Order: sequence, then C-alpha cells, then structure tokens
Amino acid sequence: MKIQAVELRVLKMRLLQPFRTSFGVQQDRYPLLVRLEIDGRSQWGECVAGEGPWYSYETVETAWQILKGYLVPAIIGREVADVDALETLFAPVRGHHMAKACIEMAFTGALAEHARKPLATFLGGVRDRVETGVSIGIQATVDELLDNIGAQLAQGYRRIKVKIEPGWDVTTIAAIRQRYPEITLMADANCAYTLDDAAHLAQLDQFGLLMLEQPLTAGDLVDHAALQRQLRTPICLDESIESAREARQALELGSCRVINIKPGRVGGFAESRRIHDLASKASAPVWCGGMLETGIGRACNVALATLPNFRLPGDISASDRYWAEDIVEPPFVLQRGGTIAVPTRWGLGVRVKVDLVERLTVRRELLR
Ligand code: OSB
Ligand code: MG
Repeated sequence: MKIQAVELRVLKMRLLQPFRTSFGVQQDRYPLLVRLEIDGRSQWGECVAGEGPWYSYETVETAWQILKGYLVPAIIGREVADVDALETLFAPVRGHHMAKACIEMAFTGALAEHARKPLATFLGGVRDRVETGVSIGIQATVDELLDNIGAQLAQGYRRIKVKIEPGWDVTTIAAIRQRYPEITLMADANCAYTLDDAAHLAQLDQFGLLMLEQPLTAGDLVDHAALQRQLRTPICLDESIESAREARQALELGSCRVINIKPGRVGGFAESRRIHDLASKASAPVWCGGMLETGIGRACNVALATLPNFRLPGDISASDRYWAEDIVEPPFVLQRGGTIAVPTRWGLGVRVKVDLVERLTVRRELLR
C-alpha cells in the first residue's frame, strides 16, 4: 500500500443544537478531515480533536501541525504494508493520538477495501446493527432537559446520557427519574469533580444509573479507584483512557468497571481493539463514545462497535441528531429498536459527498 499523497482540510459545520458540557458550550464544529491517496484511490478519515484544549490537549490546530510536520512526512511516498508498520512509523511521536488515529483509520479503511470487505467485517465485527444512545448537553432549565429527553425517546433512542457538573447533578437526575422512572440513564461529568465530592456523588446511587462517566480529572486513576469503592454506580472512564496501558491499569486498580472507547482518543482501531480485548478478559464491558463526528468518523465508530465486547449502547447517534446535512451518503439513520445499520459496502462503507465537503472547507492543503 503506497501512500502517494495526503490532503488535510478543516470544514466548518453548524451543530443543529448547541452542545454544552462541563467544559463549555459549542455551536460550530470544525472537523479536520484527512484524505489519503493510495493506489490512485481516495481514503477518507476524520480527526476528532476539539476546537480548544478542553477535552484533551489536542486541538484542530495542533493536530494539523503534528500531521503536517511529523506524521505525514513519516509515511508519504512510502510502501506501508500494514497497521503494525504504520504504528512503528508513528511511534517516535509522543501522544497526539487523535492526529495519528485519523490516518490509521483511513489506512485501515483502505486495507478493508483492498480485502473487499466492509470495515466492520475486516475488524472482526459480529453484528449487522449497533445499539445507540444519545448524549444530551446541559440545558438552561430542568424543564427544557426533560422535554429534550422526551423528544429523544420519541425519536427511538433507548439510552439517555446527560451531561452533569456541580450544580446540575443530583437534583437534575432526581427530576429525570421522577418523570422517566424506567429509562436507561447515565451521566457524564467530563472531569468536573474531585474526590472531595465523593459523598455528594454517592447520592446518585439511588437513581439506578447505568454508569457514571469520567467524574474526576483525566490523569487520576488512583482517585477514581477510591471513588469507585464509595459508589455502587459503576464508573466508566473516557478521558482517562488514552491507551491500552491506562485501560489495563484502571481495571487492575478498580478505577472503573466500564470503558468508553473512542478510537480517536486512543490512536486508532488497533489500540481500540487491544483495549476491547483486555476489557473482555477482565469481564468489563466497553461501548463506543462519540466526538460530534461527521459521517466519516461515525462510519468508523459504527464499524468498531460491531466487535463482540461492545455490549452497551454507544454515543453513535444518527446524522440528523447533529447536522442539517451530513457529508456522507447515505446518512446514518435511527432504525427501530434504537439501532443503526452497519454499512455493507467495502471499506468505509459510505460515499463522501465531495462537493459538499468542498463547500464547507475553510482550510485545505495537499501534501506530496
Ligand atoms: O465526553 O463523551 C464525551 C462530545 C465531545 C467531546 C466529549 C464528549 C462528547 C459527547 C457527545 O458526549 C457524544 C456524541 O454524540 O458524539
Ligand atoms: Mg465522555
């Protein structure tokens, strides 16, 4: 597989609803897309880095710089046999998993296409549809949140995740439970608490949450283990798990009982698979998180979520949850039972709408 050229671009896309988390509020998304030219064909990938360094130290700007300055020069014009070889070429660059992952995933798409298999099948997937949930941002009022949840349930979503932060947690969850006693419900704190809040967070135990995602700061596996000992609600880690090493340590320490895998956060499909496998051995379920992706990143997430230990619904909502018009054809739609169908075409499995991508592009560079 010879990588002949790499094109980087940043798009500007408006989210249908502003998304507020404990990090702040977001209205526009600036997806960074990568297009590899391999054997005369285009392979698209999406970098999930955020606009600012809140969720991770990586941003659209740093990812662009690391891609252009280091990762693309390591692979351009080279014969790269497989993902192992690609990981070896990227290994000298410390961190910057989101920048690495977009290439790794596009490259894996090319391998799947070459093998004449859908990405999901190529990765070893075992499902033709994946269960999805929805992640709902912090709202201005509890009534708005309750209405929003009602609307998502009416759409067919069967697992509701709400963002929490200090001041928008126990009483908010209590109000949700009162209105919707039976729904599958979970909360994501995006690192907003400290271990001093353990007794406060333990009040969440009465609401039967599926899990509590990332209550404490990203690097702290030790305090998460201490918190988990004080909670009945399973802790799920997101920001804390940047690779299989943290996943192994978190499971050994008892820092979590569930892992949210985002392939962008951990450097791609291969590392996701390693986390998936070791969680499976430890009898810990995993699920696929989301980063407000376009259809390109979403296709990757859907494919990954077909692996056997993805046993809980992912944050892989339908295209119309995010965008007026997605950049892939066909868009991802919610099907009966709150599922999304896995594409069956070879490779990524969806067609990129190049004209639309062109119109949305605010920055572009072709590297040869
Ligand atoms: O913490 O899971 C998160 C979005 C951006 C950054 C971090 C997170 C999220 C979400 C949205 O929760 C998931 C999605 O619908 O893509
Ligand atoms: Mg999260």
